[in-house]
Amino acid sequence: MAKIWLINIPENSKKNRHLPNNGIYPNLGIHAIFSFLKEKGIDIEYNNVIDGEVVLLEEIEEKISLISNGDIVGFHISISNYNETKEVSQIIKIKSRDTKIIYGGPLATTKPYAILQNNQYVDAVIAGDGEQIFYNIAKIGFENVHQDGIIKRENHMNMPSRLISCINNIEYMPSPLKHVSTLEVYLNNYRITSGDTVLRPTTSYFHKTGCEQNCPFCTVPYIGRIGRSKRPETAWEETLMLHHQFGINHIYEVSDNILFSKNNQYDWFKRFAQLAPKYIPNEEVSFRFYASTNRINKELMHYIKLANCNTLSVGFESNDDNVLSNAKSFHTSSHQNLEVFNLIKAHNLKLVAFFILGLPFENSKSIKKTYEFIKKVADYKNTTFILAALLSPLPKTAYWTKYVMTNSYLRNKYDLSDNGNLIEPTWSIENIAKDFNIHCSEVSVEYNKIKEYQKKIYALRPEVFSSWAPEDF
Ligand code: B12
Ligand code: SF4
Repeated sequence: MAKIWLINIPENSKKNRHLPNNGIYPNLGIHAIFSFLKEKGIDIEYNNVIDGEVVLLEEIEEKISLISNGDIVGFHISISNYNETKEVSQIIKIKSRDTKIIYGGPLATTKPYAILQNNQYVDAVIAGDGEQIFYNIAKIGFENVHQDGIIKRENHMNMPSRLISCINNIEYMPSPLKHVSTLEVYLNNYRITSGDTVLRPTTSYFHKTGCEQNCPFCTVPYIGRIGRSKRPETAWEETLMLHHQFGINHIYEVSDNILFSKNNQYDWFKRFAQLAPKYIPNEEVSFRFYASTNRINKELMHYIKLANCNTLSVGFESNDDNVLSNAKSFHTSSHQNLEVFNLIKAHNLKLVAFFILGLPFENSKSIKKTYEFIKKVADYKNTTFILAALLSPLPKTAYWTKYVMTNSYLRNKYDLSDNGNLIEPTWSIENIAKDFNIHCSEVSVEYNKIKEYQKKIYALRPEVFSSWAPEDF
């Protein structure tokens, strides 16, 4: 009988050190789909979910040898594992031609046609939320599913009326980990990497998807532009499920901009925080939330503490006002950065800080300002992680449209849309970053100079960066 597989191929660990088989957080994309299929009574075993977070690329060959002709294989693809996934798809297709190969995930959502055109081993691409469509395929068969959000090879010139599938009400979607019996392998990795003697089992989770903001470097607004969230009560019930089922007592909440609500208030989050004493009277579960700098103020800090959040992930991006005013869809500034940082320190929160070097309007002065600010951040003892990434515009972001598509060299190299050239994708983050830096006249710091700063930044607190430091450091 045809079996269903859900696979997240690990990226080649030689290229990027941060993803060997030591993942702590399950890939939520394939888990969300697995959980939905189980909930709806589809016959799929957890053994058929292969998560590259905990499997090495070298081990994949053995696993995929179990795939038989006629099986349905769903791959999660992002910009970082596309090329590796293509290689594995080829192996499967050569071995068993009638296996249906379907891609979903962030890159599938932003480049479905390009993928079909450039990758003969994929039968269909699902753009957007994959649960319902993948369920329909499992239930009534690949051939019988024709709906918004799925673009099939054989009829990919016929546009679905809406390209992206978007589930408006996520309230009734099962928790992605609901049908998983153990997280042991992830928790073990946490034990090893954290080196903590006091174990705080941790996992990732989400209660909101999409974002109301529209930052030009971010792909999140492309799908589910308006954030969709579960009720705060449901979020707490699912949190407690993780606590009871797996002993989880720390959650990395990956929801986009969770502290934000449409009306510029933070109603959802306020309600969530107010419910905390009811659901976790003894503060059994702590959280890490994403927060944008324009939201954080004294009042919000009160709710952040009430919700038992002990870590904030903050996208500072730059510490130059001009760069910031172009890179964010909301007003923020170097002054705001400092206020936020001081509030975090005053509340003794752990800090995960994100920066992007080489944004439009970056120059030698602006990068220096950012570096000086990062020095302060690195000096704070509760800073647990700093990422100083290089800007690499992602497909479907405003920067992609503005800078990649308007430059003939970049467009020819990276535009793989129906009318674009059929060139093999060169979607390595590093390649795009380098090309962007050379070809964008609005950045006046050279690639090598930015790399030098990146090195200096990593040298500030090597223990905080070790697992993410690029190979050549
Ligand atoms: C958490 C997170 C991380 C965590 C991952 C932890 C983990 N093990 O999962 C960490 C911090 C490690 C991380 C790292 C990186 N990340 Co990240 N990350 C996210 C974040 C915030 C949430 C992802 C998530 O779990 N979402 C919840 C799940 C349920 O959503 P989902 O995966 O999209 O799944 C849905 C659909 O896509 C679809 N789907 C997904 N898989 C499949 C499979 C099939 C078969 C089907 C049919 C459908 C389907 O259905 C799902 C349910 O509706 C997103 C932003 C976002 N909102 O998506 C960025 C995001 C995914 N990351 C991104 C990037 C660029 C990176 C990095 C490359 C950053 C860097 N420069 O190093 C690295 C790469 C890591 C790696 N090797 O993959 C980009 C990807 C862009 C792209 N086009 O590929 C995103 C979208 C953010 C952005 N900048 O726009 N990331
Ligand atoms: S960077 Fe954050 S705030 Fe900006 S659009 Fe993306 S998810 Fe929203």
